[in-house]
Amino acid sequence: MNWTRLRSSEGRSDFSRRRSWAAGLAAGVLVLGVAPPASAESLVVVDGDDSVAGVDLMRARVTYAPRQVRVRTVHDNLVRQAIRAQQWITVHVDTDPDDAGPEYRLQGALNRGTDYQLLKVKGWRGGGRTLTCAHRMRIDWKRDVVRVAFGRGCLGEPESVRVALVVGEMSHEGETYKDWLLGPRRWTEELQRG
Ligand SMILES: [Ca+2]
Ligand SMILES: [Ca+2]
Ligand SMILES: [Ca+2]
Repeated sequence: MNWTRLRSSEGRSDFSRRRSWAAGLAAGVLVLGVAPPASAESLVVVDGDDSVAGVDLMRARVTYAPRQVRVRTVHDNLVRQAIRAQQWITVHVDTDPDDAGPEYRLQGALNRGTDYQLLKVKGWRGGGRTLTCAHRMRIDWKRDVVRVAFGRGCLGEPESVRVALVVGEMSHEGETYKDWLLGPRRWTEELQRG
């Protein structure tokens, strides 16, 4: 997985300026339990316990806020140490429903010291062009939560988006697991811009 070593430094610095937003969101989740701003369209999908792997996707929330698309996933048990298990997530983003496949793909490793990358892609497979526009991924190992955010401009300012999520794990014995939200290559409902 050589992509785990790639960095998207420009995307990071863009988002570091938005830290106040991120802190506010985290606090809102903790205190209120949900309540995205009224201007954001949001959906929650419960995936449930369908794998013994720690990375097992339990639920996901996707939000299209006026300036960002956000994906928050909750897992069974994220591990910091890659030596225990290598874990990863891929977020496929569909911004052009006339073309069946994704237009963007964020792939990230979920262990400490690893990294993530956003690509402009044509379809489900193959490589793509690495993007450095505003996006970020944050991992909370204590709560087993991953938060991904894309600047709306980074996704070409689409009218609507939908996502397809898959997580994977390779145990230290070399066993591999995959867990798709809703099923292989299944999209969530479309979200209109909030
Ligand atoms: Ca699951
Ligand atoms: Ca598409
Ligand atoms: Ca599943």
